[in-house]
Amino acid sequence: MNFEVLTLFPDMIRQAAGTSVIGRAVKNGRIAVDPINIRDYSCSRHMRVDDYPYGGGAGMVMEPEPVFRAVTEAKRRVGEDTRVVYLTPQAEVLTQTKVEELAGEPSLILLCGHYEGIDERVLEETVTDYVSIGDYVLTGGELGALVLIDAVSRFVPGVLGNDESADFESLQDNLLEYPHYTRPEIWHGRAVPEVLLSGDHGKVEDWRHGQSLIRTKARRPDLLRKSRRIRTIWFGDPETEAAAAALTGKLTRCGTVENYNRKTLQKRRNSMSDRDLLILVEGRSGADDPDAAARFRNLSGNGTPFFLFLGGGADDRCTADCLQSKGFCFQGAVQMDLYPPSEEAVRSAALSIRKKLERGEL
Ligand code: 4G3
Repeated sequence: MNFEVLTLFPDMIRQAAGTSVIGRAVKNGRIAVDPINIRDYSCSRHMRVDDYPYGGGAGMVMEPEPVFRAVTEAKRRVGEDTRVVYLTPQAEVLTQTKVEELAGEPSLILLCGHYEGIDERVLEETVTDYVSIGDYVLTGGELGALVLIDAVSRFVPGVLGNDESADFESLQDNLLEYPHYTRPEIWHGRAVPEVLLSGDHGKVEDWRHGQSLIRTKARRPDLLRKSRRIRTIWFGDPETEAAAAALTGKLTRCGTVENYNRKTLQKRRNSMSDRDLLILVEGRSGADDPDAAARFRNLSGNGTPFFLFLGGGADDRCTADCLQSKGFCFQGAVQMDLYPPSEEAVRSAALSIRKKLERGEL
């Protein structure tokens, strides 16, 4: 992946991008970080790139033409269609979901402003994404661009080693990470929680999930309001199950995936709350499911939102209507190529659900 960074301080970008994990990724050729000095595109003899603001007031404003020329040069290098991201405090705050979305691009152009910002007209003409790294003001956009490069690069194949993989992140399901421990078993009189020494993997997972909840409640209650328990049910063939599991894995660490082919499950009471999110994956054999009413007879919701994922041209009307009548709230149907599901299809399906969760739309 290529990052073209438009900046007045190229050394700052070069220095940081040569260090640590990002430095290694640049040396391996997994990513390229290419600073472009906006001053090189100045229109004046004195290489000026800023001027006084119309309407008066403190500070300087970056002129539009040098920025425009620098963007044009960046596009010439990496492609006319490349997204242009402007780092500014006047924007939506960067989240892990947005990071993953940007990681799907082959290249990004990052625009760093200074002074009081950049002339609005060149922004209107060139910027596709306005991004802030947090609600505070910096002396320039460079540190923001570096934060973005770091977070996005973690999703580029080969940037992280196997041990550090970005496969599933805390925050992806709006929960904070549980606490971690290493040797010694007792340190300064403090013991490692006993469950971690038990060797019981199931118990450890349950404990970690509980700790994540406690910690999120204490430190980031705002995240908890956006978090839902994800419950996936599927019917169809083994490929359908694979797609259901892959999709669930991209959304949460602790969701359930249940097989609704089997009568046993259809007999069990299964009621969901408005804090749950139901995902239904319907494979080829589920096309025009006339048995929806029977299949879901013991399934009930309480304003529970649900998404449908349909393979092989399955028809969603029966299923959606049936679930609506049982207290579920239809959020959308996606036709998916489930045979086999491409990693890209699963990724983009998961991202669209996470975006809705994040915006509080569910
Ligand atoms: C544009 C980004 C750029 C307008 C940049 C200031 C904070 C962030 C700048 C402006 C920045 C951020 C440069 N400060 N929170 N400073 O991402 O008013």
